[in-house]
Amino acid sequence: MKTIIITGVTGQDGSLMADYLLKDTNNFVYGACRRLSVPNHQNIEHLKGHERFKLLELDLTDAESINEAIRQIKPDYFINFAANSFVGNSWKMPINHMQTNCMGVLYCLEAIKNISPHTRFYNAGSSEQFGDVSYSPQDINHPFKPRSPYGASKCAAHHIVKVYRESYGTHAVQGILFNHEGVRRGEEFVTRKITKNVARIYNSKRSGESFAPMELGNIDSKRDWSDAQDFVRGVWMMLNQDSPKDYVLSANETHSVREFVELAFKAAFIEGDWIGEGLTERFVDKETGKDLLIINPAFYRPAEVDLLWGDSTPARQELGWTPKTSFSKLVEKMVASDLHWPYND
Ligand code: F7E
Repeated sequence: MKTIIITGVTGQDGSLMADYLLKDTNNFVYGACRRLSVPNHQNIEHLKGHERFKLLELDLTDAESINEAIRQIKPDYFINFAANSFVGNSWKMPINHMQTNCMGVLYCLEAIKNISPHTRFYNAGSSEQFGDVSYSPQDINHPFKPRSPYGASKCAAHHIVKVYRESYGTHAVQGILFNHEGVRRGEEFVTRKITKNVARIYNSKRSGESFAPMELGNIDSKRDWSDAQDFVRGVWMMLNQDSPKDYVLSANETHSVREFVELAFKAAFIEGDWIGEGLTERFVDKETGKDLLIINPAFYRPAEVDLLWGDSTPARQELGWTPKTSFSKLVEKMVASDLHWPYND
């Protein structure tokens, strides 16, 4: 039986990874999360009572809780998906981002080195590390030029993972994952914010009620979006290499927020036109002439990453990883889920 600790198990990636690993009867998963006074467990509700799943209380900012978990379990794998992951919030809480996303990683690495050196460690890296990009598409050799406290925290973590790998032989990798989404995505991220709003507007239109438009910030930024389910498979492949090496995971395509908006409304059979420009630009319902979307400068960031576009060729060639879900299918799947419509992949 392989023992695996997954931190951030209540989040999108952590819960998907738990689902994926529990399909193999040789895996026992310890799902680690922080104690909250009002628990946020909807993504793992279905795992409670599973004979090979156990919840573990652990906080990345508390080194002793990490030491204790590693001392008790001495896991074969430690997959760190816990993070402060909302880039937009990182300007408001930069210290917390650095403590969780960087110091937390260092606590994990120290605990593994001192207590359980056989443990394989994965840390969630991010395309935000590339930031103000120098060339496209971005591959594993692209320089780190972060534009946010979040991006800087992930770069710092990346370097410390490499240092432990090279200094102590720790089997540690930090995959650089481009944006990955799905029906469990948090509602503050732009994709889920869009699909939730599309569902709300669809339902209001259907019942003949008036509706407020959705409000977004920079709709011209471009991202390389994939399905998070495809990525947890890639992460597991990264962890099971004979010797540790970092990889990029991406769809190798880039799309604007604007394109995501158009496709999401289209998936709910709502057609719109873009009218105006800059802060007064709007997406207007062709049928009723009402605003479906307006721009709100409050959702702009102090510094933006304008374009992310990944190159995951090495992961595809060397690990044999291939993503299954296309961009358009991902949008359709998320809209269908928020509308409670059946959807077959
Ligand atoms: O923003 C623009 C925003 O918050 C995407 C995290 O998982 O991926 C994610 O980071 C784009 C940005 O994701 C709104 O300015 C416009 O250009 O969905 P997001 P992100 O910042 O790319 C990376 C790889 C991670 O590692 C992160 O943890 O959309 N945008 N209007 C907006 N974004 C939000 N959230 N809300 C808006 O209203």
